[in-house]
Amino acid sequence: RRLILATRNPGKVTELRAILTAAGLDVELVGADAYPEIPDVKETGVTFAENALLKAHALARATGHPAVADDSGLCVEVLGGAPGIFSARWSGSHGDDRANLDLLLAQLSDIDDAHRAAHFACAAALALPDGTERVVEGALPGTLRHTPSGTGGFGYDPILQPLGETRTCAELTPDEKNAISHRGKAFRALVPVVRELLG
Ligand code: ITT
Ligand code: NA
Repeated sequence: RRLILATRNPGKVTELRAILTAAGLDVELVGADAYPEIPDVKETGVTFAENALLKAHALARATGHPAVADDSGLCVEVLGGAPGIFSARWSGSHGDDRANLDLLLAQLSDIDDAHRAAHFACAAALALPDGTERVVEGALPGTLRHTPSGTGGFGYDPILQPLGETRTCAELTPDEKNAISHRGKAFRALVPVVRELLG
């Protein structure tokens, strides 16, 4: 059986393959890049869950296979939850991780350590070609550094230090990050649902 990973973000694909493989799902994981002819869906939702469902449904409908999607982002307390669902295009240039991170750090330059709380959020959606859908969420709370540190992961990982950690997400090993991350929590919660619905 084939399960489509409805994302074109290479950082997510790497993590999802590791998380879903470690969970022992007996499926062939196929990235959206295997279907270049299928256009990206417009992320018109106002929540992570809505956008994750939009992406999962688009791939499930177009491929005829079950699909999982991830919508995720960084929510900064002092910014009222921004960038949130706009995390991938915060600088105006979609997927430019470095520009997005640099802009956010500049916006927070006057904020002291006591007020730099933030969390990563992830909605993990499953959609079947017949329209059946499920969505679950996960979060990773932490604080934001003033300067980036580390080369692992992707996106805002070099500035998010998880609660109880002395390292940033980009300084954790992939296994360490997946064990505590928003994405790891959401997709591990989705695994029993995938098992149930894919029979
Ligand atoms: P797809 O829609 O194709 O999945 P995308 O990159 O556009 O790819 P999102 O709209 O969900 O996906 O944007 C997620 C952004 O949030 C991503 O670009 C990162 O900047 C940030 N992000 C999400 N998870 C992250 C993580 O684990 N570590 C660091 N940054 C993360
Ligand atoms: Na999004």
